[in-house]
Amino acid sequence: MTIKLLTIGLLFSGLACESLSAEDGSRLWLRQDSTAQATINCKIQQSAPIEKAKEELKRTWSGKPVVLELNYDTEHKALGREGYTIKGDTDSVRLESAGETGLLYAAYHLLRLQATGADLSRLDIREKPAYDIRTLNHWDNPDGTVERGYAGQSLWEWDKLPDTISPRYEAYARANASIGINGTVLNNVNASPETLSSNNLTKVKALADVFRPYGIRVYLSVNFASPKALGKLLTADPLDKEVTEWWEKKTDEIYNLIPDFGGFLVKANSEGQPGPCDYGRTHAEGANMLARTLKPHGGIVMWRAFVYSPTDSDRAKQAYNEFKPLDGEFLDNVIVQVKNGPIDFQPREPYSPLFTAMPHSQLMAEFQITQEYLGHSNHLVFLAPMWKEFFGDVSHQSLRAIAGVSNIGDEANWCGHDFAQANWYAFGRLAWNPELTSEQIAEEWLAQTFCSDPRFVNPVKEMMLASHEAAVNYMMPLGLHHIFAWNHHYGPEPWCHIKGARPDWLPPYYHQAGKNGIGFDRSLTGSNAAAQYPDSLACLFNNPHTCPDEFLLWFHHLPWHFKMKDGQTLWNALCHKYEEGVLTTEKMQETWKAMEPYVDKERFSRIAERLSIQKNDAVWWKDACLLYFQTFSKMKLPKGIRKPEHKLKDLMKVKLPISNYERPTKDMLP
Ligand code: BDP
Repeated sequence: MTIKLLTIGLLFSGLACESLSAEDGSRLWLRQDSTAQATINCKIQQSAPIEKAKEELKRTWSGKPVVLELNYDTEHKALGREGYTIKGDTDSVRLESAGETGLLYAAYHLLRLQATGADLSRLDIREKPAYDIRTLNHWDNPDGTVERGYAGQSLWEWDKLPDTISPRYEAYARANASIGINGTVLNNVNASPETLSSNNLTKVKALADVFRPYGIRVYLSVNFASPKALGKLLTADPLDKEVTEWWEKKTDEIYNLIPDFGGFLVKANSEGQPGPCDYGRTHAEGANMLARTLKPHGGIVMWRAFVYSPTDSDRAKQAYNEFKPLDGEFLDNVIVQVKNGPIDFQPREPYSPLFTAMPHSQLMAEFQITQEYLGHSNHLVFLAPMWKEFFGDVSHQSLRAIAGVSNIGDEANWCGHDFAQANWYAFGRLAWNPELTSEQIAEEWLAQTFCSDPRFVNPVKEMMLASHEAAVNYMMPLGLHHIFAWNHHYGPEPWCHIKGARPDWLPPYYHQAGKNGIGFDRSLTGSNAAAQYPDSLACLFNNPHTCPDEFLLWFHHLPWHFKMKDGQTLWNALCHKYEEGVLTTEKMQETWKAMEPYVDKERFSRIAERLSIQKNDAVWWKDACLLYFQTFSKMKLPKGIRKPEHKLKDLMKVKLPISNYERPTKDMLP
C-alpha cells in the first residue's frame, strides 16, 4: 500500500501532444521513448527482472542518474519482495527493494511519474501491493477463440508454440508488469482436459519462460474430470486413490517444467462443467484434494464460487447457499474466487453476499474486464468506478487476492476499443492499490496513452468517469439486470423467450414485468435474498423506501405508479434514466469531437466511430426497453423524453449473427 503517495498533480510537463503521427494503439500506455543517455548504476549481477528494469530505464528515462539497489533492512523487508522505495534529491534517484521484481516495479513507477509530468525534484515513495496475487484470467480456447473476447483471436498461438515465440508475448508481459499484474491464467475456465496434456504443457512452459523475467507466474484452468478424459480413469472422484495419484503425477510433471508454476483455477459443477458434486462430494473436498497435490510445490487452487442450477431458488442466492456452509473447510492454499456480484457481471450489481459471509475462508474477487455485458468492445465504458463501488462495500483487506477476466486479443490495439485498454490498466492499478481513485487512474492512463495537455486530459477524463453510469442508465437502470439478448449478450431483448431454455437464462425471469409492476422481489416478501447480507444492509434493502435507487428493482417488484424518493412515479423515473443514458452518449460524442487537435488521426477516427455506435445502441436500448415495458405499464412517456426512433415490432425481430466471441459490426445493428 502507498504509505506516502506522491500526488500526481499532472503538471503537464510530461508528454505533450506534439507527435500526432498515426498510431495503431499497439504501444498501449508505454509510448514514451527517450533519446537521452540515462545513467543507471546497478551492481546486481545476472538477474532477469533487474535486466528488464535497466532496459526500461535506458529506453525511457531522461532525468538524473538512477541507482538500483537490493536492500534487506527492516523497512524494505516489511515492504516485501514486490514492494519498494523511491527516493530522490537533486543529484540522483534511488530505487530500493528487498526483491528483484520490486526493483522492476520501482522502475515502472518512476517512468510513470515522468510520463505523467509529476514533479521529480524530490521523491520519497514507499509502495507495497495490497495483494500478493494479482491475476488476469484469459478465457482463451485451444482453437484460438476467446470466450467473451472482443479483440480478435487469442494472443497465444498454440499451434506454433513452443518453437515460435511471438514478440507479443513479451510485450504482454511488459505491459502487465508495468501495472503490477503478476499472474496469468492462460486458458478458459470452461477448460479442455487437453490443457494438461504433456504436449500442451511444453507450450505453457515456453510462455512461462517469457513471462518470468517480468515477475509473472503462469496458472492453468483445469477440467475437474481430467483424470477420466485424459488419464482414462473410470472416475474423477476426489476421494478416489487413483484419482489423487493421477493429479499428483500431473502436478509433478508441471513443476518439473515450470518450477514457479502458480496453480490451478477451477470452475466446477457450474454451467455443465464436471466437479466433485458429481460424486456426492463437496466443493471443499474437491478443492482440498487439488490443494494437497499443489502444496509441496508452493502452488495454490483458485476455486470459483460461480455456481447455480435451474432450481426454484433465486439464482442470486445459490452461490451463498452452496458455499457459506463450507466456510472454514478449505485448506490454506485454497482461495475461493467470487465474482463481484451475486449473478453475473451485470452492468451494476450489489456485492456478492459471500464476501461478508465466509470469515474463515480466503476469498478473492473476480472482476470482468472484458465487456460481455457492457457493449463489448464497441462501447466506451471505464470500469474503475464500478470496481470502486465494490471496494466501497467490501473492505479490500478482507480479500486475499484479485482476478480480472481479460479483454486482450490479437488485434493491433490489444483490446478492440482503444479506451478498453484503460480497463486493463485500471484493473492492474487497483489490484496493486484499491485505494487509488478512478480519477487518478484515468488521468494517469490518458497522459501516458495520449498526451498530458490538460485541455485534453480534463474533458476526456470527465467523459470516462461518466461512462459507466451512462451505460447503466441506457441499459439497465434502477437495479434492472440481465435483460440482454440471448447468448451473445449484446443489445436488449427484455422479451426474449426461447422454448425449452432454462428460465434463469431468460430476461423475464429477472425483470418480472407485468401489469402489476416490474422488478425481482428479493425482500422478505419474495426470495429473501436480502437476508444474505449483514443485518444493517438487509434492513436497508428490504424496504423499498430505504433501498438505494440503484438497487430498487434488484430487490423489489413494484407497481408502475410506485412513488420514488423524489416524488415521481417509478415509470417516469425509469424513462428519465434511459433518456439520461442516451444524452450522456451524445455528450461523449461532442467531447471527443473537440479533441481532434490532440489526437492522431487514426485513433481519433476509430474512437469517434465507436462512439457513434454506442450512441445508436443507447437509443436502441432505450426504445426497446421503454416500448416493451410500456405494453405493461400502459403509461405515457413523460415530458422531456424524446420520441422513440424505432418501432417495437422491428426491434423484436433483430437477431445479431454473432457468436459469444465476436462483437457486432455497425452494419448488423439497428
Ligand atoms: C458468464 C459467461 C460464460 C462464462 C461464465 C463463467 O456468459 O461465457 O463461462 O460466465 O464465468 O458470464 O464461468
